[in-house]
Amino acid sequence: MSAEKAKADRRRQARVQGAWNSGPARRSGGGVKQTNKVDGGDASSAQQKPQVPAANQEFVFDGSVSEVLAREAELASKPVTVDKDGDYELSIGRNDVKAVVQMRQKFLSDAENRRLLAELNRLPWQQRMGLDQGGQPYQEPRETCWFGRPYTYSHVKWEATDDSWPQVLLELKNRLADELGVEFNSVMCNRYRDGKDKIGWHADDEPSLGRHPVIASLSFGETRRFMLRRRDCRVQTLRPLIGDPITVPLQSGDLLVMRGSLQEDWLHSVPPEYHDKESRINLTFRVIEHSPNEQLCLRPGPEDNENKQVTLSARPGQMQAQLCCYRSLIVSNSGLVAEASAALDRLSWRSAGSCDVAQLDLAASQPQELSPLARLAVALATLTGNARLKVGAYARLAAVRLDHGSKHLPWREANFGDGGPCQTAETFVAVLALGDAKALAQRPLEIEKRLNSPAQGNLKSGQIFLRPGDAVTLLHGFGADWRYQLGRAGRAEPHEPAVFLFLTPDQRDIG
Ligand SMILES: O=C(O)CCC(=O)C(=O)O
Repeated sequence: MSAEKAKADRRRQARVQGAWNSGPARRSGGGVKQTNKVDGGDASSAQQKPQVPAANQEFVFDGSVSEVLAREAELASKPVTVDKDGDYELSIGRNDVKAVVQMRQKFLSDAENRRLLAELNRLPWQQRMGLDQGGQPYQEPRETCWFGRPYTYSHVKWEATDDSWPQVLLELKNRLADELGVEFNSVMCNRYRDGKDKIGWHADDEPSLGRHPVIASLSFGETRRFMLRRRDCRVQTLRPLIGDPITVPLQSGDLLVMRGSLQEDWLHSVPPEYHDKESRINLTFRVIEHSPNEQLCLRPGPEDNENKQVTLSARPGQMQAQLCCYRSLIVSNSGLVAEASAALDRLSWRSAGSCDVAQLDLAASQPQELSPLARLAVALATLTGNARLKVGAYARLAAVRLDHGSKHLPWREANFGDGGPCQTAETFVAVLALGDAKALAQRPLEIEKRLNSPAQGNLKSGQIFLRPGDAVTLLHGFGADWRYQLGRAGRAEPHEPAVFLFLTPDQRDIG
């Protein structure tokens, strides 16, 4: 193969299937014992905790594009029935996170089930009104109730009931904590009165659940078909490992656990039945991370090198607004951070009113010839897994310096970037902190949901405190619904400058 062709192939592979080489998969102590390999997929990592990539991971390409496309064509429209115990890997999505369902039949014995069903029928069931995506009111075709932290979906709002869980739900919540090691704090209860009651295609992807939630579903009473299908708009970023659609007949006492990128990349439903059916109750236990109007505050603890991903808000059918805080860059790049800090004085700073700015040209050089600042940006791009930014030719690097108490970068929008897989504007802005640690501690990156934003989610604003070498990426739908500023929060007058490097995939100026 010619060098040119090999290069072109690699570029196409980057679009189709870049992946994080994360070393051997780790197992957590989940309760599902048997593992089902699906079409050769490596099921041993099914219980791996999905994570923000760690500092020492490398972006690699595996297999050829034609193999991937052929495999996708082979799997398309091949219905699958999941009716055995096991871990099922459905697909590999962004950052190599897998969508996984774990099936545990008869998790509850028949005798237990009969007792629990009688108690569950006494919950305060109600048929509620929701709003469809066109804003039209509709009566939900089932009965529901909610226990736990406040929660909203399709404009149905549930208040907090933290202190008043019925005994039967507490018992099941504790049972699941023992089995799965997850402390659920909320539960959605659905009662399907007969075969006509149903729940339409949806995903439990509200931002308050976090990006890759673990959701445990318990079923009681009549058997109903739980269906899964891949989201259409994810075709460019998703590698399927199993056919589609998937039918899971859920019987009384069954436990189904949804994990990883399942809510991000798949939809689920319980369709109506054409034959008579008795009533069925389903409980989905969840962890709600934020309360309404909560302010996000990310402050590093001592020796904190943990990377953290936060979902800020979501609009139906569009990419979520997300933020990633990287505190691990320093681990393998401490020398580079020191070199880059020393290089700050050599930049050609100019005043841009409220702050000083400097632009760096990444397009001109190959990575090995880049200055320490640009090499640090490349290390950050590699850590964040953005294949386009790894190639210096596409990226823009700018620096903002705040060297006085009154200096600041005023509120800005972050709608850089181009169309993503759903034809929505996909944001990618990386902000890397350098300079004086004390000055940085007084200058958090502040974010705020835009006024009148229709996006759903409990978070309204946030502050992210960065140390030299820490970084934040503003991702996906951020530009549509959020804005950010620097340097307004701190009142003190630092003498040493706080410096922020901005890395974006297009040619727009920061200053
Ligand atoms: O009834 C079921 O099995 C599914 C319930 C569900 O999809 C939900 O609560 O989001």
